[in-house]
Amino acid sequence: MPAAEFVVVANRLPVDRVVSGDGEESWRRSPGGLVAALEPVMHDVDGAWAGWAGQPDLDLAPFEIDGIRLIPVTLSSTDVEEYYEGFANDTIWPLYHDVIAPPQYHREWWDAYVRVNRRFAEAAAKAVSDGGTVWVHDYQLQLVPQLLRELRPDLTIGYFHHIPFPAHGLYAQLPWRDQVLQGLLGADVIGFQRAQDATYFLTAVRRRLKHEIKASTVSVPVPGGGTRPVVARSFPISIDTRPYRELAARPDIQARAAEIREGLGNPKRILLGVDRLDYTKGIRHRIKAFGELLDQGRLSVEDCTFVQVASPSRERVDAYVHLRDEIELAVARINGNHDTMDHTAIRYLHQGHPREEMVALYLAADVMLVTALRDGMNLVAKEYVATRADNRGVLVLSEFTGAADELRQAVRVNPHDIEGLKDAIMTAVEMPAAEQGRRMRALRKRVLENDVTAWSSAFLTALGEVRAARG
Ligand code: GDG
Repeated sequence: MPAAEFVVVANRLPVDRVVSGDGEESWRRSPGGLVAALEPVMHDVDGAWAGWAGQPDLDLAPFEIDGIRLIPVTLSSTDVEEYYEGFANDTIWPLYHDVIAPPQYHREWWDAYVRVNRRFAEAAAKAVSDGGTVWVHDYQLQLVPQLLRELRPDLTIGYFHHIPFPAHGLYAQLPWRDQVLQGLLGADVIGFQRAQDATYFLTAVRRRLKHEIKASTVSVPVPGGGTRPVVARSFPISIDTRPYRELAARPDIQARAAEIREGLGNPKRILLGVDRLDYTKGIRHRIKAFGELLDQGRLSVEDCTFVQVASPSRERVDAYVHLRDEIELAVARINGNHDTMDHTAIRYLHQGHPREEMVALYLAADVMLVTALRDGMNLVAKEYVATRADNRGVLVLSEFTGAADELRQAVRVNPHDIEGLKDAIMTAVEMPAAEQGRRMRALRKRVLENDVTAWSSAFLTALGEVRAARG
């Protein structure tokens, strides 16, 4: 494959392998917002995407799908266990989400993380043309910027961090804290979801590495003397609103929303949660608060049904296995205590659903509950808002999400405060239509104006400025 001017590096390729009934294999583009955001850029500038195809021990040659050149990076089953499920999802993920679950520190996981990051860096170095640009994504690949710069000093390198960056007191736990900071500082621009994340990162850099920092620019010493500027600031990610708006306007999807309501026994209010089954999402807290409202008679199952979609996630990591047990026990208890023959308290779905069904659920939901204990951004909050063309519906939003910085007109909650969460749910359930409209209009304005294309252009503009300054 010829070298590309612009290469995206992410843990996953933007495609899923599909095996048909007769055993035939093919690839389907995954519907993620990142692909949608980057697609125009990839086509304009001759781009490629390096990442893992999602299955261990699969050795694939580069291929092309819908005009996007894909460069598969092979992971063995040991790599998946140690680099992906281990260091990325059982060390970095819990540490960066404020140790909601205890991070595991294992030296062999770290070794695998270094080894696999090097493989990604080598794949990118091979794919990109002279003086080209590479955009690295997320916490699985924090060492790639530096490894890549060592291989290819001619490149412009961006890195975007999709999850929170923790306060220094927590970050300092990481046995490899200096190496990770150095890895990230290989980039020219490091993007975070919130201003707070960028501040925490800069604090860690100042305290650990003692580099000089002015506003959001770090002066990173270079071998042989002098320094290189690295910009670290926030670029809040968003969604591609168009498919959500279009699906929400489709009569068959609106009919499906009505059917969902009917199927739940026509409650006055439908509450909805949509999350990967993850301990960061505050699903347990939400269920507890809802259960107490039923116990106290502030809500009844005739009036209210809570639908929780918990899509299966990281099912081989212990903390996720325990979380599933806890949630399912809590749901079964509440339903056992409150269900009637005609009404259920919580309709719990441990399943993934097609996007059409998700939009029908968003349309059916009078109240959307986003109660994450920590979340980089939370796209579900933005998706819900994008579908509410009639300006009805209430978003209950945790202040510990990146989205809370932007979606100011949501009903804000601290999900750790169960009484506060219960009051917020009641406020949302009882909110008059006029106030729903006032808030939703403002939320929609924000989401529709700052979509994912605005996000990627802001990031790439910042990267372009660094490149221009370098000459
Ligand atoms: C990370 C950060 C940050 C979920 N279940 C189904 C389904 N989904 C879709 C949602 C949404 C996406 O998955 C989840 O995005 P979130 O932002 O809510 O959360 P994470 O997966 O944790 O994402 C997060 C994000 O990266 C982007 O930077 O916002 O903070 O943690 O789009 O709709 N989609 C379908 N069926 C499901 O069952 N079709």
